[in-house]
Amino acid sequence: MNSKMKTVFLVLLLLAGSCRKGEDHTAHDDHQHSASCEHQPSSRASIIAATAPQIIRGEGKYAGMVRIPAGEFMMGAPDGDTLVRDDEKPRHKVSVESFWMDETEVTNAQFRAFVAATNYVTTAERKPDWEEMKKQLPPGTPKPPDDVLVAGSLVFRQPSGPVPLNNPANWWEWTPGADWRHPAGPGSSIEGMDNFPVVHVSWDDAVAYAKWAGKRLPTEAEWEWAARGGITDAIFAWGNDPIDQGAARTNTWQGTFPNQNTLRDGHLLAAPVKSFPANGYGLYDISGNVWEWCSDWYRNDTYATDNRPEGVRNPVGPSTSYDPDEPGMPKRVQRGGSFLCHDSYCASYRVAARMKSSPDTGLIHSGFRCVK
Ligand SMILES: [Ca+2]
Ligand SMILES: [Ca+2]
Ligand SMILES: [Cu+2]
Repeated sequence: MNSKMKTVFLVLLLLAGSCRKGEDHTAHDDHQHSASCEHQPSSRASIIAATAPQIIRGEGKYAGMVRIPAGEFMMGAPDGDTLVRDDEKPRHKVSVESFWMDETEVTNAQFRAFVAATNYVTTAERKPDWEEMKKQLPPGTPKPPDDVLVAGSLVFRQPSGPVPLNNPANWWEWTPGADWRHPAGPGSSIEGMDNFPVVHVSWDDAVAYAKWAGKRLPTEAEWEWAARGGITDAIFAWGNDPIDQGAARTNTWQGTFPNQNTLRDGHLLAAPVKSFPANGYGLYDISGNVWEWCSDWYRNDTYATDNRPEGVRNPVGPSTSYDPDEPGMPKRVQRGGSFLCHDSYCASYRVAARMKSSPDTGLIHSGFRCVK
């Protein structure tokens, strides 16, 4: 320490000392006191309350929802996020209005009430229409056999040993009879799972539920702003601490994907909602557990289009969909990752991570939550 720094250090020490003295200060040091001390918080409670965004829980027709404040943020992956994918760039300025958001993913009990009231039949429960499907596939794709073109959904099958990660068919199986009431296929049930997130939900199913409930799906921008929970520029909903540091923060995949799961978080598949701490706005499982549909069409270049110096207000996404991985297949956005996400594979529990699926696709980890 040089002598100038020593002086500065001493002055700081004296100032700190004078603050602690409290009442016995003289008229002489009053001025100094007001300049240096009255901005000192008087209780740790006030510091904590000011640091954490306040959670505002709804009542009446907003019961089960939390208030997400209006605000401006940088949407997309921050520099230095090593797991970033191209469609999360560039970071760009976005502002959103305030809205209410379901504090949890929609549960089996909530979805059952919707089906009971409307007799709604989900996509997974309907025989796929080949004429419709073929429009999304490359021309000349042969028609699958009749025993495959039946009502069903995609179920995760844990392989017994390591498999190449470049082919999802190594752990996904088309399963006739799999749907929201039979998550693992015929013979499985949701008995006793009222507070688990509903799964095998297509985008069409999610929109139908939201309409019935007097709500809507969040835009992708609303979802990301809400997921950030009041923390600026962080990689995760809880900040920047690595996912495997400390107690389990959310339901993801631990071990070696997809063949070995250490169950450190206690769940191989979906967990009951609210099993892990909420983010700063009071949203549970906003990362992990099950994927959450957004209202937007997916385009890989959405952020390039929205990247303007003045920012964009309440973006609702592009008017058409484009995924270079599967041109011709229109897709909607999904966010938040699921119990199948691992940092070796997709790390989609990062708040900036984007996923896309055709609106008629539901899988054993596809769910949603609503806003209004
Ligand atoms: Ca897990
Ligand atoms: Ca989730
Ligand atoms: Cu994933």
